[in-house]
Amino acid sequence: MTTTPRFVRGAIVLGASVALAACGGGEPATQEQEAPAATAVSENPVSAGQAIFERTCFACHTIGEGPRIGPDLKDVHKRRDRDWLVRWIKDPIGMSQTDSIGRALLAEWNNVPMAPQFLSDEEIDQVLEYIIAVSEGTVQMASGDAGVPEELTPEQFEQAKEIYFNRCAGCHGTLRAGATGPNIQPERTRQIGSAALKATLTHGLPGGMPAWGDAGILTEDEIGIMARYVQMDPPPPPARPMAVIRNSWNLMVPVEERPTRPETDRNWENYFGVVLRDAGEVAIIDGDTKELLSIIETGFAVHILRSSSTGRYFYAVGRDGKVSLIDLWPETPQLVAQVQGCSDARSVDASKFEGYEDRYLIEGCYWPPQYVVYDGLTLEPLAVHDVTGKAVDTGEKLDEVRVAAIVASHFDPVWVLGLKESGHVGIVDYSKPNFPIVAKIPTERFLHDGGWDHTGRYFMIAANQRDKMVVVDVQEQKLVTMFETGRIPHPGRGANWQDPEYGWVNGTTHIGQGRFVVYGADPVGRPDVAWKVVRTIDFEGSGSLFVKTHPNSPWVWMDMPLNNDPKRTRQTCVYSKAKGEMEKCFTIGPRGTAVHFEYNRDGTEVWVSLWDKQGEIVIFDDRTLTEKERITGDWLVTPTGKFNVYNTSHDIY
Ligand code: DHE
Repeated sequence: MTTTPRFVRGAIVLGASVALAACGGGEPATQEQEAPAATAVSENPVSAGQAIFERTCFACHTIGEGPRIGPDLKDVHKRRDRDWLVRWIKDPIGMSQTDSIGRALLAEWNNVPMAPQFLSDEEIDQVLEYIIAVSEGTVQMASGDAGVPEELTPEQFEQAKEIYFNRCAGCHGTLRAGATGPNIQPERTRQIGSAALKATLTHGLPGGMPAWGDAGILTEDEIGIMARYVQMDPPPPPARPMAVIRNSWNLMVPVEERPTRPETDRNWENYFGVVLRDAGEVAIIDGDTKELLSIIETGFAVHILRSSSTGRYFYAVGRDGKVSLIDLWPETPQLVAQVQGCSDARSVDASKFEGYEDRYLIEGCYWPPQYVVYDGLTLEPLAVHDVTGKAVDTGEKLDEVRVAAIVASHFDPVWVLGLKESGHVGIVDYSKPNFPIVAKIPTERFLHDGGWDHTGRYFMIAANQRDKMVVVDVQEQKLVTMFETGRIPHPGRGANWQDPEYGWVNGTTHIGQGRFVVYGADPVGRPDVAWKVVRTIDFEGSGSLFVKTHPNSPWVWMDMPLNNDPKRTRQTCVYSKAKGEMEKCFTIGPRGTAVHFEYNRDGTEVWVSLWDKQGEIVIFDDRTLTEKERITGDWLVTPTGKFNVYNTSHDIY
């Protein structure tokens, strides 16, 4: 299996890891926002080159101060001729494969190539002039750490703590040991140094790290503070014991005051819940008429929705760990209860086994390392359990183990939890008193997102920093296999369909490379190809987060919101199930970022979000792949995930 190496801006980087561009980040930055023109800064080529160097190279290189996370560029003009340097800056990826020096550099730097910088000829000349000037001592390299305070005041420390939680913890971890993003504990950040940290925070890194400064999300002062903060020991994060969770519980509408049958004539099983991320709201939209029915306040950076087993209720979970229970049966869908079981969370799911419909709910925490079980109708907290443990590979005891994806079995009274840092798949049995973890299946570390196969027996989850998909037999509660797919698989919940040659299959795209991989998922009908990659489609779609299909659809849809090329972030691609190849890619809109798909109940329409302050939902006719309608409005602020009631409650994807 070939894997495309990881990119880092302006550098060949050792062991750099990818952080999602949108990690905790609100509205995603476009590359146009990220890359202010540098040539206008000055007519002097050396000064212009300095501006470009600080913007694109500084996070990874010094000139004469030793290797950073890329090589020291002092005297690089003496080591390589100019023509070679120009070609290298223009096409580092291509040259890492075709040029003998490029290949040697790639091998020397851990197979991690420099990222393309998209500089003009003039800009390349300017940056080379600057490197030569500093190498020859005619100009001093700016230290770049101006604005990073020596020490933080208590106010600055509090400010940094909050920014870290909002923007950084999702990828780097509360204790900063890394997972989706790299380790940024003080031992490593002090080595990187203030200047490089500041540059990284300002300009981001391709492959994931957002350009917080260039995107206007963090000010220069805030960036200085953060560059210092991440070099300090992380403050001990708060615990969230049962008493605190209970205290947060707010039952707004008791069960006996709720309707006993739907009060609406609408086709409520075709409602869509749409996450309005930065507004901290969920919009309920009638999937038949496309009318906005209700906007529910759910709290900070709401992340996903899941449906109760009957579909009557939506459960929303925010990054702040707040869970909201939304009743869809009143004429106007209504918030009926809220609770906060975690101080940082990404996932919930309902009890779906027969006899337990709408009865329980589980919330998985990013922090503290625990899961919480609630009454599914009231959100009364019932149990809280620690999930810390040892890493499956090193046996090291971990203080931070985050609950990532959760699925609910339709065939057993269990929830299945991806325990990210330790690499276990946990099985929680909700038929047992106090809802214990009854099995911890060792798999691979950095488990992130996943879903069911077409039978609902096998759970497939990406071990994203290990480039693998993991398959667990939930009925037998054992690991089936793990296999490599490409650089940072990110399937969302994945997609199940029948391939003309290989029977039932499932698939994933990747964050770290433009690759759609199809693997056999039919151990009964096609054991010869079960859990093996059967098709690999390389396409210009790195930075992909979600794939989606429907049993009635001839296609599998995929996005690429984290692509390095800003134009591509607005594209989606469609794969033909019948042909086993990509059908076409097309642009969803003139601004924002195309992200996440959901089908209507009968699988004839696909809804795509244009993630923007002035967001839109673009609806496609799934047969013809033509645009049918756009939902717009002032209220549509940063739409991200969309969840159809019927499809979500029945796990149709
Ligand atoms: Fe998500 C699913 C975690 C960033 C939108 N996201 C998930 C799941 C996890 C997760 C563990 C699986 C839940 C499940 O199935 O039980 N997401 C994280 C992060 O840790 C991460 C990388 C960084 C962070 O700080 O949160 C992150 N996620 C994002 C985004 O930036 C997205 C695009 C917009 C947002 O909310 O900020 C985003 N994630 C989603 C969506 C799903 C999701 C829409 C559900 C997909 C589905 O179809 O089920």
